[in-house]
Amino acid sequence: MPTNLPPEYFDAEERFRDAKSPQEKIVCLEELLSTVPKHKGTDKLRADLRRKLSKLKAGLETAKKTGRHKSVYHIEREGPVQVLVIGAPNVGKSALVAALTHATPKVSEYPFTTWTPAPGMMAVRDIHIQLVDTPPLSEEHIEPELFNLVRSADFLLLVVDLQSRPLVQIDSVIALLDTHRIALEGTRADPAKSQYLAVIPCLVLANKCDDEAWDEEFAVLRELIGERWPLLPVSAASHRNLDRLGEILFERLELMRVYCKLPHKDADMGAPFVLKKGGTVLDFAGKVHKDFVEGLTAARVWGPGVHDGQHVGRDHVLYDGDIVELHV
Ligand SMILES: Nc1nc2c(ncn2[C@@H]2O[C@H](COP(=O)(O)OP(=O)(O)O)[C@@H](O)[C@H]2O)c(=O)[nH]1
Ligand SMILES: [Mg+2]
Repeated sequence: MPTNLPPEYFDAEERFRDAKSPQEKIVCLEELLSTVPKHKGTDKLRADLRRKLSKLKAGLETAKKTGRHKSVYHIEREGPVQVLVIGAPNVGKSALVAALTHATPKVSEYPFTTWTPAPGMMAVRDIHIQLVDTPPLSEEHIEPELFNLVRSADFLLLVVDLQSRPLVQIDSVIALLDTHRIALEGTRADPAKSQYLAVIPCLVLANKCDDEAWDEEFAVLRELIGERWPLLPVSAASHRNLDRLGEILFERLELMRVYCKLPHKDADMGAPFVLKKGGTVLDFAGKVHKDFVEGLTAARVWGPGVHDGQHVGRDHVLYDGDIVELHV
């Protein structure tokens, strides 16, 4: 063992030893490798770590190929983002996914009805966003693979039952995520725990806020949470605020829709391409077809930020609702 390893190495090594799933081990090992200074004395150590890493990666690849271990916790992505609906048992995660998408997850008054994650597509404006219903995050029963899914999500909807001590539910979910080194964006991370594998943007949904009778309860929760996380009262039962939820998601995910137009034809306003805010003409071209990226000679844009049909360069930044004509 080389003598002059930095303290970060030993922290990272401990985390690697604690890692549970192969995916988590890979992330931790890459982190560990990055802490080893590069010089003659560490050649052997680095080679050992790299060997371990490629073995782990190869194992994961074979598992994927043979399909033998094809996990139900791997949900194929569809659309621009994957949004996970998480929370304690019985808070209404499945009821919300059923109300927001065409999926039909089982909803029941008993906890642990949902055993495996299940996706659905939620219509927001004229695009679709993937929502994934998940088994409960609970001390009583944790499937470690669920954390792989959480870690790779673009956004988390943390559902709580407003009618049953919501703050306790939030705290217990956060504590569970914390043990797997996942943090919600907005959580004031304590410096000693600044080593998260993932920090994911979130919105807390106070579900079962069925009507005005529950508004006072919600006001109390808002008061308790303060500015820690964004919060929205909703109801899967009465569909309260579900439209607003779509709008908030669209904004928080920082998406924009761009419509494609062919020269001398009307734009196709039925099927927008979805880009991240700040995307350029070139990013858009890549979404439409890879041939456009190399061969792009000119582009014209119709939209609020330009004169109709204005000629723009490939680095021109687009806005939600823009119509773009690409020339090759
Ligand atoms: N009053 C009320 N009950 C709800 C609401 N959403 C779900 N429930 C009930 O809460 C229970 C648990 O719902 P479910 O969706 O299975 O919870 P999950 O375990 O989080 O997926 C069921 O009895 C639902 O009918 C809601 O908005 N209002
Ligand atoms: Mg459920």
